[in-house]
Amino acid sequence: MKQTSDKPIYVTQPSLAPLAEFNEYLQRVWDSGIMTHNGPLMQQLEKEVSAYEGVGDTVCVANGTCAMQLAIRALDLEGEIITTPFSFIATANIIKWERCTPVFVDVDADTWNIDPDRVERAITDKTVAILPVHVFSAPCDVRRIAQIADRHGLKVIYDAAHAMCVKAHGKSIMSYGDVACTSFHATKLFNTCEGGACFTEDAALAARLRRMRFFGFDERKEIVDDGMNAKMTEVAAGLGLANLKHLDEVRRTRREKYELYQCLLGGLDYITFQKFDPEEYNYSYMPVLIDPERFGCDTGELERRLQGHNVYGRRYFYPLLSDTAPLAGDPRGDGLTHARRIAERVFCLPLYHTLSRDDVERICGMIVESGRDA
Ligand code: T4K
Repeated sequence: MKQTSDKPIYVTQPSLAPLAEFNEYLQRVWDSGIMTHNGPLMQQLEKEVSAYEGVGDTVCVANGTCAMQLAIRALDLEGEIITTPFSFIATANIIKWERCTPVFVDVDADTWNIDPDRVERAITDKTVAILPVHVFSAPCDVRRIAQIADRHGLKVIYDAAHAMCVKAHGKSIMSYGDVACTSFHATKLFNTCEGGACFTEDAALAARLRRMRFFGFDERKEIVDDGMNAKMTEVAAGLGLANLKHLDEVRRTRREKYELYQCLLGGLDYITFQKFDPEEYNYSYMPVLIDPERFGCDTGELERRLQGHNVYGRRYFYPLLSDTAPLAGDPRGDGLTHARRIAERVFCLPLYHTLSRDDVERICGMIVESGRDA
């Protein structure tokens, strides 16, 4: 077995700009005393992210979860929302939290994203929206989803939590759907510590999202709409502005490591990679599927074995959302064949921009030997 690491290797590490660059933004906060309430740094971040992504409007918020809450509220949704069971819990529990009903349909066996045919078959007269996830940043079939939504008069909210700097059909993934919601959490490719954003091409909808994140106040501080507190702080925005300058480089170095994993593990018959166009992916995660029969043990056992070497991969996203206690029970949860198979086999290997090539090689060696020992 390959040598055990002295220091733990986690599934990810935050990508952070040099501290001196963040300090320049902190100095501005200290000088102005403006900490929050849609201050100048947050407004600058909205402009810079919109330009970076090439989208009409970016509405920065406190986290990716409340981005989706705001989207559901701003579109006045009440009823059934069709979504994927293969995602992080926030995708579906937020639908329920907003008093709508999540309806789970199966995913595509290769891209692991929601299957548009299944979406169309699940539509009833109660359906109000589709909430697909670009899981691990691989784009959903955005064109077919748009056709289905148009045909049935449904809204589309994309959970694009993983998908900063991803394009599909030549334009930002954030420009698809009525609203796309992303996360700027510490573990994401682009982070503001905690944070997130709603993206939309609809200026009126953007204005509503801005009011709703700020208690329902308009620009003159009059209460004109429903609202909550979902504002991004100036400190978070400053970190975002510092990190944004390094985003292309972060993506590039992660891609190199992803490709090294691919090269070292690609020949093994028990490992499958997610299917995507290499130019339409951001390499924020390193998910593989492990075939337990061929490998000799399941992903739970692999996880334990790697932990014995101080390497902490993760089983994102197991179990299926439809199998979690708060969300179980919808009979339409049956027939999630591909999603269940993927969730049982998925394992995310460590991937972050400072992970060394040596570490990638050692981790791959551990996997190969683990399979041999099983
Ligand atoms: N939709 C989807 C599809 C999502 O995946 C998520 C969030 C959301 C919506 C909601 O967005 P947010 O409301 O969170 O903005 C993470 C994150 O909490 C969560 O943002 C993320 N998805 C989810 C997939 O995973 P964990 O369980 O990975 O956190 P944790 O603490 O185990 O961290 C993993 C590793 O990262 C650690 O072993 C070490 C490293 N780490 C972590 C943190 C928090 C650091 O080095 N520094 C840190 O500060 O949750």
